[in-house]
Amino acid sequence: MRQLPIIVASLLLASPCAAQKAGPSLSPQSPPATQPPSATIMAEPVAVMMGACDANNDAQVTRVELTACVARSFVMFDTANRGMVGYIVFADWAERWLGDRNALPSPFEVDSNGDNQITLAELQTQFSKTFDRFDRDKNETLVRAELLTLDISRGIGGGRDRPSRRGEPRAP
Ligand SMILES: [Ca+2]
Ligand SMILES: [Ca+2]
Repeated sequence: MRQLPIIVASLLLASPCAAQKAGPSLSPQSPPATQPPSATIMAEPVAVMMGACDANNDAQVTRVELTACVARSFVMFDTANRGMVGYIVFADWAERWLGDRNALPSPFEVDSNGDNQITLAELQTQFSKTFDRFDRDKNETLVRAELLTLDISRGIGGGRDRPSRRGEPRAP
């Protein structure tokens, strides 16, 4: 209960401020004072990982850097050195590298031969496809802008589809 006065104080601080700025002439485009502005630029979990694969700190990720990075990430979890991991270990990998056990790509997507094992080759193939998807200008290098996604579904229409890549037309 000792924290309650702090929360109340925060609310009291926020409300008069918003009221003074907006007043009765609140624009219809302005979000309600209690909600943060809609985020329209975001990054998929896999893009967050790929951005972190920039080995020489030039804020760009080449295919060579990505391949080496994926291999390093895999070896960390292939502790028995089998060259493959099961779905549970893959979820551990996803939690570490993608930030969530259920983040995409799913093990079902990566396990292309359906033997319930993820090999490094299967993981590399998946990342290579993802690299191709992000590399809009096909120069074998991902710049930060290519790793970002414009989420049109927020605020406009509220669509449930996967967010569109920036600059690409939205799939029907
Ligand atoms: Ca497999
Ligand atoms: Ca590129």
